[in-house]
Amino acid sequence: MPRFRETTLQSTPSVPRKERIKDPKDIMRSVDPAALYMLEKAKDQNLISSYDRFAAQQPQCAFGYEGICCRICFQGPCRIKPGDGPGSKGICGATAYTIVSRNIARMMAGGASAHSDHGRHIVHALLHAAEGKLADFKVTDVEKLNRVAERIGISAEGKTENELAVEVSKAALEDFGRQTDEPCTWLTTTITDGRNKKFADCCIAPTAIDRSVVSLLHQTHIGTDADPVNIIFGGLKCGLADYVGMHISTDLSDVLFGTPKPVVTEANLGVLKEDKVNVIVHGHNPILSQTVVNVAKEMEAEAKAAGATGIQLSGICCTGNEVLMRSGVPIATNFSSQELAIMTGAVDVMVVDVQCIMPSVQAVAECFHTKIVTTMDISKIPGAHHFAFDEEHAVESAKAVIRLAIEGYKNRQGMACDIPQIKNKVIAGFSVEAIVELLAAINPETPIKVLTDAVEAGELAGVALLCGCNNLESVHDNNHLTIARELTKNNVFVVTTGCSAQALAKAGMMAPEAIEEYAGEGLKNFLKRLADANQDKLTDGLPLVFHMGSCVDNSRAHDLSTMMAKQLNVDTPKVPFVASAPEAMSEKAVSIGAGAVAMGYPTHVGTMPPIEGSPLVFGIATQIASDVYGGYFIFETDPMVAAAKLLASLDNRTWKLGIHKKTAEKYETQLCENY
Ligand code: BF8
Ligand code: SF4
Repeated sequence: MPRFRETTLQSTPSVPRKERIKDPKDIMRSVDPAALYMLEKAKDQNLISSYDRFAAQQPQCAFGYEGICCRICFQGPCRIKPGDGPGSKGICGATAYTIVSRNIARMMAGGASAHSDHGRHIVHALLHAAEGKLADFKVTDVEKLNRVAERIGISAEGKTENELAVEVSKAALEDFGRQTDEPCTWLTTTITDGRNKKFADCCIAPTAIDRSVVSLLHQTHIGTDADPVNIIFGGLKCGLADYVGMHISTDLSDVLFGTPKPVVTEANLGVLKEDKVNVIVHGHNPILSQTVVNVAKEMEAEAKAAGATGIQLSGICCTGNEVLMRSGVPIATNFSSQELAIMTGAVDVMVVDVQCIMPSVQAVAECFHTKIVTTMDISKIPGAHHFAFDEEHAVESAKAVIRLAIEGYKNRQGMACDIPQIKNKVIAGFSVEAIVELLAAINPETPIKVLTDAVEAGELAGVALLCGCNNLESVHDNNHLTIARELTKNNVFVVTTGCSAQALAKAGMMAPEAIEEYAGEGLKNFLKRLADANQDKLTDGLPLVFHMGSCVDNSRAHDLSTMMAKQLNVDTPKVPFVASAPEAMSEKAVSIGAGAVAMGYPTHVGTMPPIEGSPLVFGIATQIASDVYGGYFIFETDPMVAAAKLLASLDNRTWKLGIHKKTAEKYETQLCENY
């Protein structure tokens, strides 16, 4: 393969905009056989889903699609037209580059808000539990609490676990609201020295999450910042604030509910059971979903008394990932197909918290016996039941939800259920701690060296994080599966989170059999070595791709790359590590992507964010970012081309790392800091 300067690997997406949506009239936009089964049924029964609405929205407004529609003040909307006449600027004179950068930066602020507000909820729960105010929650993972405390410089000596948890929680709250100029603790203590220096030099280290969001909204108000580089750098700061929020969420969720270890379960709509009470947890926050899981175990008898054979829990979106990782709860489906789960007629209650819950679930539920239960003050749906969930009455609320589901089961008797009998085995639960433990069976002294050695020796082509959403602009799940197959065939060690992980789980890529089917020789050998060394711990072997959790658990993947960087004695932009959001959709995906680029990863996005309206902003994201941070965006909607670009990025990094190492050895110098 010819060696390219990394950023010449990509410039513009290989598929022109007009060709991206091939047949908008065809609603069968999925490669998931269970989703396709349900879509057929929906067509027969005239049930409307997001797939129909996607088709109905075509063609979408080109101004909005490319990011050159401004609605920041209500003189607008202003749309940028070609040429250099008065219509080529907004009423205030904002050019395309100002409008595009402001719009995308505001998405980053939205994403960081969502992740970090979820994080704040977890911090409050831990704080109040440790203060003895919550009967239903306690510190579950004391070792993790100690590790986090030590990392952020809080001594555990002479303190009870609750005292320590109070201190750690208060330190986390400081990262939300600090008014002085020290950077966030959860940033500085989790990244390389090189990244700390880079973020300080570029003034993008957030001092507090809330402040970063507020500053960015201020920066992008009409008549404040017009400079696209400055706006995008403000966005990157918010992307790092998002990283801090994610990391706090992961750390303290682990402290409260336990750090994931390998679990065996299943995924896809076939996990629903006609003869059981079916409860789906949907959303993001583990405080609610984990309580439902814990309570369901105690309520089996009540379900049986109602004639069911038990309670079947399953998950959608990231709260599904949270309870999958810690309790082995099966996955029902992912974002795009959430309504299709209800169309089986088997769901007694879908209980939701925050984020990525389509408002339409209520409309679909009204065609069946299903009850939608909202639980959070900031997330209600007209027509749905609302059980205000507060931590003080967590178990009570969870019991009420399950009782409603048991009632639902009774009402369902005599009604038709149509569950596609499609599901796959899943081995998940790979926190960084779990991965390190597996590696330690080969090298107990320096576990991470097992991974970096395999990369340096060429057995593995590198590490890739597949993450993010579904977006019907691409065929549901197709980009995730195509890219994962191409990467694993070419010996990339794939870790995954979010709806991407759920796509791969549903398709059987988290079953051990997938290794034989898809992995290249190097990856096969690496996974075999790992499985052999851990036979005593693994009842069912290892999967092809490693599920690291929900979207906030992208922090786990960041930790893995930072560990690799430290072991290789380089900064993160030199690590053969790439990220891909093959079907990105949400504002959170934009802020996660911004953080990933700042950390130095080649970051692929497989569905176009609204950025093509300004070649300058496009260039900042794909080229200038690389010059400054070492990371950059790859916008590519063809999944085969995207996989080739990701592989070329990894190849380039491994090759460069080898050359730099050889040179440093030859001249007995340090590895150079540049990338
Ligand atoms: O936080 S991957 S569609 S569920 S936003 Fe939403 Fe996207 Fe799914 Fe999880 Ni993440
Ligand atoms: Fe138009 Fe400027 Fe207002 Fe945007 S901020 S809507 S470009 S006048």
